[in-house]
Amino acid sequence: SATHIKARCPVYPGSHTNRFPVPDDKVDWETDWPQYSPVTYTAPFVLKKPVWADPEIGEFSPQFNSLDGSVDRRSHEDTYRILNGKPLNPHGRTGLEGRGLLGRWGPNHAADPIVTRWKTDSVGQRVHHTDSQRPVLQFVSIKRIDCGEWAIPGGMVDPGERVSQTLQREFSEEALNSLQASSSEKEKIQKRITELFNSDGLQVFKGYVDDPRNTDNSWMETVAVNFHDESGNSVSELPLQAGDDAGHVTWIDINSSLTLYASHSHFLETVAKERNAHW
Ligand code: RP5
Ligand code: MG
Ligand code: MG
Repeated sequence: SATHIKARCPVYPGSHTNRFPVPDDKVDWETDWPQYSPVTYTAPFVLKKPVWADPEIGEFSPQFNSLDGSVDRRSHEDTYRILNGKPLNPHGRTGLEGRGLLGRWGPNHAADPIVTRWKTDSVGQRVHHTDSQRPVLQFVSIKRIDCGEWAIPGGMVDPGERVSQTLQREFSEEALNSLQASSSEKEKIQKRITELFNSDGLQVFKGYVDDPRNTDNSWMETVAVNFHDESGNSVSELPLQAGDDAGHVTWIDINSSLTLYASHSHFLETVAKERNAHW
């Protein structure tokens, strides 16, 4: 797989901590590098032990590479290595030890719902791109409050939660603002999207995410699933409203020039190609 880039961003997100610079040819743990001296950083609120975070290593006995009670510490990729009691990032060095903003040592599991429709003109005809002659897909995108980048409305899989639930829940929270809705409104929202989310989604990715929050010991992994509204009458009319960690939400045209959070544009490329859409 391609070397991680965002996981080596110079300044760690939400902090003034600089990562130890890791050049491309030193990312791989197999490359001997005695001078490597990563900075140690775990965000203060992670150390305060919120329910979603692990304690420090030494304060508990995590079962790495296995289902540890209801916490899934297995990677979607290969078995990861443990060094001095700490998991090692399977994609290599990041210049930072500890957990940074992430709660779990090892994999932090997320799910990314990619909701798409065909772009249409004012009379409902599909819009084809002038260069590729292919129809243009649109997806529901949110603007993340933490970094201001546009992204898929994904989120963390709660302990014991099924990924299919996470996909629908995170979409509801971030793109439909279900957290702020009354219970009757919430029911209406769920009714409108359950059919789409119960349809066979197209899994476009499962594995390591090149996320700027990743560290040498903690990293994001996701399952990205595409739910496509082919006829344009299931979710196209949804009243989008940003919620939770989203500041804005809108339908965005899918193409190769999009700059999105983490590895999200890579997931959209797969969606576009699988659906013979413009990229
Ligand atoms: C990314 O972080 C995943 O692809 C997912 O979109 C997101 C989950 O984290 P939060 O949105 O909960 O911060 O790596
Ligand atoms: Mg969320
Ligand atoms: Mg989120």
